[in-house]
Amino acid sequence: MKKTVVLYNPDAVYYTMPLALLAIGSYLDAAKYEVVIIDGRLEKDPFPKIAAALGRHGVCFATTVLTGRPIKDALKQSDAVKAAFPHIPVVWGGWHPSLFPEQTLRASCVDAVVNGQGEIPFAALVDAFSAGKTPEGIKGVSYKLPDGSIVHNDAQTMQDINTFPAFNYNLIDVPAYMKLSGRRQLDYISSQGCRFRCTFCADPFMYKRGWYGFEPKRMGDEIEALWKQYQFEHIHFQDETFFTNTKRVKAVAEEFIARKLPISWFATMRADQGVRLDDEVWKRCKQSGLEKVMIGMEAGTQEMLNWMKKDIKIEHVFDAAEKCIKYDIAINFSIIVGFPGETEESISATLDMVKRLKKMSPKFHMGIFYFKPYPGNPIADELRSKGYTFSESLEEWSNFDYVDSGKSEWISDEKIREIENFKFYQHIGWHRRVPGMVQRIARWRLERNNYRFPVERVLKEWLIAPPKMS
Ligand code: B12
Ligand code: SF4
Repeated sequence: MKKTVVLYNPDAVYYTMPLALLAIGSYLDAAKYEVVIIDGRLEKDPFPKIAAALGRHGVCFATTVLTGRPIKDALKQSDAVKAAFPHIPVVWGGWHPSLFPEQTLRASCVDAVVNGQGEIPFAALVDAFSAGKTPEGIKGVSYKLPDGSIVHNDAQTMQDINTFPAFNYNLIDVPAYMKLSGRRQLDYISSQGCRFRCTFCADPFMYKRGWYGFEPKRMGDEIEALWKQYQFEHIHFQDETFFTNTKRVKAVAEEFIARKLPISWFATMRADQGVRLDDEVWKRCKQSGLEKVMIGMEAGTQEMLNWMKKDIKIEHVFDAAEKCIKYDIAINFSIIVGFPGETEESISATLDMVKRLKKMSPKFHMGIFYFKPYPGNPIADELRSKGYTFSESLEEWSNFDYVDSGKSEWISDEKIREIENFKFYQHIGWHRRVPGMVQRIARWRLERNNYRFPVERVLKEWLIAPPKMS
């Protein structure tokens, strides 16, 4: 009789497929274990399903956890598992527990944490639990002893993801995610990690600047098989930096073209990587269905980009934008304002750059976010050394809201008002469905940085409540 491993994705916004759970679930030995993935975003009340699955020879309950709201639900379900099945170990993995293994294990409902890449440590952990052993010696795992003390095993070395099996999408209800996300879209991850060192990002901590990407032939085979099964129209690559290896990008595009896959695709691109792609590769990408890229512009002055070690030049952003216009590819730009110590002039320079980029193409979307301090990176370390206090427990972290528009510890209230107005007029100034007259007024305001008496905004917010972001 197979033993059951229950993998849980906590409630969150958006309906991206639970790729982390597919990664660790597909690596387990299917001859020994029944893997059950339960998603808090798909179930009104997930616990009865969790309990039913654990009731069938459950080995462990494991959940993936991002910082913020998902912690609340992960705690709720883990507590419920502990209460109903005290003998079943609870494992947390993913970005938040990897950054805070000690704090995570202080929660009474968590028995073990997998730090970083999960496939190998989790499989070893499941085998250990199944054999009635402890996690002693399993690299990449931190765990709690019966007396409550915490043990951190040695760190693991990141493995080449080409050595891992294909994700078994049959473990999830793919059509349900497509329906909820409103598009026949498949989420897929083709690489892990990132070689860069941006000082606001958790990736260098998590993957130690390692990067591995799937071989193009493997991707072609997998994606073609998935297309035959699900007939999706779009692939959303969830990679941190899809365009790291130019040769790979070209070969992947050629795989899609050779197989005549009728799909479009989206991926994240660094501006410098866009500049490095030669025209031949851009052409292939377009031909194979590249629809949109996401580029982290981050800030509008070279000084700020250097400070955060983004390792790009302002010109790279414009050059990558020109390439996208040439090949008719849309861009979502991601911009951060309000870094600790950033001046108001620097923020204004960023907003000016946003305006310049937005004018270049109606297919450019500008997402402006406020910096939030998040440990596991050099900016946060410096803040801590200056006395800034971070959350001390999972409960506190569960209230952390990354997006929280309209709030920043490092920007004056007046400047925030200006930024929020800027964001609003930037949006309506170019939005297709906004009447021409209102668009013209918005652009007039933007041109002059004149946001006095923002009646249009007050009216809109009165009519439509802002969306929930995290
Ligand atoms: C998809 C995604 C989302 C989805 C989450 C979908 C879901 N499952 O619930 C959505 C859109 C909701 C989302 C939201 C946000 N996200 Co997000 N997101 C991603 C993204 C692009 C892909 C995640 C993924 O599926 N990766 C593929 C899997 C295979 O990799 P992985 O998650 O790293 O998993 C491996 C290990 O971590 C580990 N592992 C993971 N979980 C588990 C569980 C167990 C039990 C074990 C043993 C191991 C394990 O093993 C896996 C295989 O090796 C990542 C970037 C990235 N490429 O990873 C950012 C990322 C995770 N997101 C991030 C951020 C900042 C956000 C937002 C704040 C963005 C925003 N400004 O709105 C919000 C807020 C999240 C919230 N509080 O709700 C950060 C980190 C956040 C953090 N510290 O928790 C990342 C790393 C991007 C970045 N570099 O900044 N996100
Ligand atoms: S922000 Fe992007 S490029 Fe920079 S370290 Fe993070 S994942 Fe890499």
